[in-house]
Amino acid sequence: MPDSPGKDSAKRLSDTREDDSHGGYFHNKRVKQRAQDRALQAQMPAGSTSRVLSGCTVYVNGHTDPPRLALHDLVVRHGGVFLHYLSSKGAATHIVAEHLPPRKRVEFRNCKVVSPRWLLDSVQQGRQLPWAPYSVLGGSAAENTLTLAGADTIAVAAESSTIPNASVNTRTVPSVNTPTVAAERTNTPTPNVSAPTVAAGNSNTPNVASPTVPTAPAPSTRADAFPTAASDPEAFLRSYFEHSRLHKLSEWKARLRQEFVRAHSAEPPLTAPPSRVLHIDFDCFFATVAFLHRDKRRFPALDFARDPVAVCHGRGSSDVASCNYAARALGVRNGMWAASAQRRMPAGTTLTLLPYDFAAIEAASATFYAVLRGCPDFRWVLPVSIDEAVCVLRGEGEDEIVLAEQLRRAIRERTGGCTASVGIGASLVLARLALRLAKPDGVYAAGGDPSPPDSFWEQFSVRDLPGVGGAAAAKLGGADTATLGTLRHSTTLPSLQTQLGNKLGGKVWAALHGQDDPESQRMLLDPCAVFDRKSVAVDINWGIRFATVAQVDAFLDVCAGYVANKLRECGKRAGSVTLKLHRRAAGAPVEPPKYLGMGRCDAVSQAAGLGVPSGDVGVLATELKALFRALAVPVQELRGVAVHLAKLCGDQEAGPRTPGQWLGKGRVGAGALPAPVSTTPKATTPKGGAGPSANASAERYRRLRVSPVKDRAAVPRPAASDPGVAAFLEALPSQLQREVRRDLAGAIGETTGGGRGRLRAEMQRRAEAARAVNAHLTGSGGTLLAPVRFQGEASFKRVCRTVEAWVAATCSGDGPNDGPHERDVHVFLRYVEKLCAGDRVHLALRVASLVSTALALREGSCGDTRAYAEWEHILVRRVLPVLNRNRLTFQTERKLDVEWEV
Ligand code: DCP
Ligand code: CA
Ligand code: CA
Repeated sequence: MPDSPGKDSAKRLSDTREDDSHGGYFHNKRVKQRAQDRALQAQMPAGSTSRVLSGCTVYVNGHTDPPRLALHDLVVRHGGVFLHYLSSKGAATHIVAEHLPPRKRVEFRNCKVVSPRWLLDSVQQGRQLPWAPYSVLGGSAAENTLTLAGADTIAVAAESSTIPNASVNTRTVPSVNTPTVAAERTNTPTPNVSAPTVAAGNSNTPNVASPTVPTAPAPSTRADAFPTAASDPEAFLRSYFEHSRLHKLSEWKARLRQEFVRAHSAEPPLTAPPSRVLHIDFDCFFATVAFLHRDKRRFPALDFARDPVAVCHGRGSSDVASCNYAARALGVRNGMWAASAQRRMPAGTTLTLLPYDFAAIEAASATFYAVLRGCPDFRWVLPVSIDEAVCVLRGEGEDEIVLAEQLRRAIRERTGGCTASVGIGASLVLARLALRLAKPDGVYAAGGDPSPPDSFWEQFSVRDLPGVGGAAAAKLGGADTATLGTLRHSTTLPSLQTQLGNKLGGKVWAALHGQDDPESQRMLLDPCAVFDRKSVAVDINWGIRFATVAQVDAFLDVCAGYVANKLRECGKRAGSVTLKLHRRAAGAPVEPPKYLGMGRCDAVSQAAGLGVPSGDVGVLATELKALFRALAVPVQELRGVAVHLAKLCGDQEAGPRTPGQWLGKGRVGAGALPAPVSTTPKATTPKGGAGPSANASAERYRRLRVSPVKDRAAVPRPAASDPGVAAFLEALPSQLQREVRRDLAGAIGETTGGGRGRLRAEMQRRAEAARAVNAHLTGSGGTLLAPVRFQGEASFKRVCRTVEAWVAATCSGDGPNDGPHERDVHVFLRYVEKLCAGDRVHLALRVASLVSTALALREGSCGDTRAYAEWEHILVRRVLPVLNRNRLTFQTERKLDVEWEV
């Protein structure tokens, strides 16, 4: 069977068994195949490619007509992903087959199994055709079942009324109208730890209404129906982003702000705050859009002004993104769990749950911003979010209320019925408070000089102020229930700062007097500085379930690819990367009530400086994997993964990035190397016997293995504390810094007597730590990676000694026999390749760089320049390509360049 992990794969697997685990092997294979497919597509003539199959992940089962290779070409050519093997049923969106044997029909009964014609016809017609008519299983068997693709799963979960509802199974979606056991369980939702703070610790504050409640794809009734983070990280992440409203909200906001910076970066900041600002915000935005674009056959008589309506993904265990004012009158709030919202309905009243319509939401937002940007009275339209903006007037004198009404009318008409409200004030905080009074569908201008009268303040509590949440309000003791009118008179700046801390206390004090805190003021004065992107992040708080370290690594690769892409989009590079992991809290259930949700978790995080800012996916992936190991969270306990890139700087500011740039003049790079000196091996080695030179070399090699030559003391090394070295270290990625520091420490330890003991103790400590991490991750005390042997030797340190001695022996200057023997080179290259294949590219790099250093040290004394040049040829033409092939799995150009400086 050519297409399943059958004979062929098994054979290949046996080749690499000593190097890697199954998962790692298949992962590496998949990454390589995808990269090859991408390269293949890039080479295809532009006119012959398309995106018709984008989003399709195709697996071909059995013999097909056209054959598998032709289908592979077709899928890649038209933007799809081709799976060479099926790691799990969820990995493919479509299985292509001519027919299926009975066993497979059962196995794939819930999958989209289509005939090859579906691919051909779709490509021919330039769009993805409905798959059902091409179903190999016959329409009825497959039509009503959940499908593998995330999008379809969600559609079904959100709309199906056939999903059973009386089960205690937490994976079961409860129905809307019948409170069920499962729905009851969601009454006490699992707390979610999504605190933006970088802190470890047990969070047990239920955070139901927080906007950080996971809003991942809807629950499905089938565990294996969704591409999981472990089975297909790319498809999982794509699907997650497609359906995560929080992700979309943050992306939209970032995009709007980026657009602002691009449009206004040439303008100078204001010298004084504007005298009036308008704060404009859509009323119950998602709910209004969902209502306007609802399926009118399903909801023919829905009255938005009277009937409660909420937008959410599924049913009970998903949260309400937005609800209309009729629902709010009954106690429903944005962010509340749907089951909880439903329970607030009085007898006889139904809460209508509508699905998201992201495309319509984006369209309405675009219209909203177009109306505002088209208004000549505004100097700036400052984007606050997808549904909200602060408009800075050019001057005084316009009739604000007339202007606001004109804008509201234009927005309502051009969006087909979305209402927006406007708050007007002399500061951001006053405009924001006024907006609350304007809602829904109104305008309110906060007047008064210098600040509005008490009657205005009496309408708010401290929770209405920006930045004041439940925790801060609780610190105010009884004052949290008082009106702002009372607080204005009963508090002082010192008393607020004592209770809330200096920063928030100062902010609340300023707000009580109608003024903005310095940070908000900065947004009005110099918005470009505030909006310029400071960080790039991805936060996955749903669907995180792994079984092996290799799966986590694969997932981190995909995350690194995502954030690197974001960096590229905004023309930035990052100076630091933080990995934040959510780990199932002790005593928390393995599966929380929310299907594949995080449940109660502890958050741990660690940051690493990159030295030279980078946007390179290889650098980021390597740092992330190193951070993951440093955090040592057992893979089975992982529930959330977040990556945060900070210290962003412009692509131009970040220093050199290509090898040539980095190497500069006088350094040896691939381009500057001499042409190959000898293309023929030193001596041809006939099968079964070696020539005289080979014998000499082999003999020398054998000798060296028992008597390694090493004379480090003769080569003085700098100390890490030297100013020049410190500056050099600072410019390196953190992982490199660690390595170089360790090397330098080693050199010092060897030359100073007192340091030796310390060094030994430090090495012992490191070895113990490494063992602990291994045991922690594998749960067995075993090592994560099988050893790679070189001449039967597994200890990397000893291998290094052998290699060093080998290099020395081949450069002894004793005539034409000098230089490495081809067979030894072959053994060495094989070792380097095995290291790379076994996820130890860093060791491959180290051993290769060792050769380079050994040569550099001998350059002066080495009489026979031919041996030296031969070595150079081997390093650059044969070893470097192997390392380069593995760029994606390790620090790339920069690392290679640094270490390759001969
Ligand atoms: N949103 C969300 N989850 C939340 C809060 C908001 O998905 N917990 C989304 C849906 C909202 C949109 O953001 O429609 C805008 O948020 P708002 O806070 O402006 O809320 P609404 O527009 O829904 O209501 P309001 O009339 O109070 O502005
Ligand atoms: Ca709104
Ligand atoms: Ca809003």
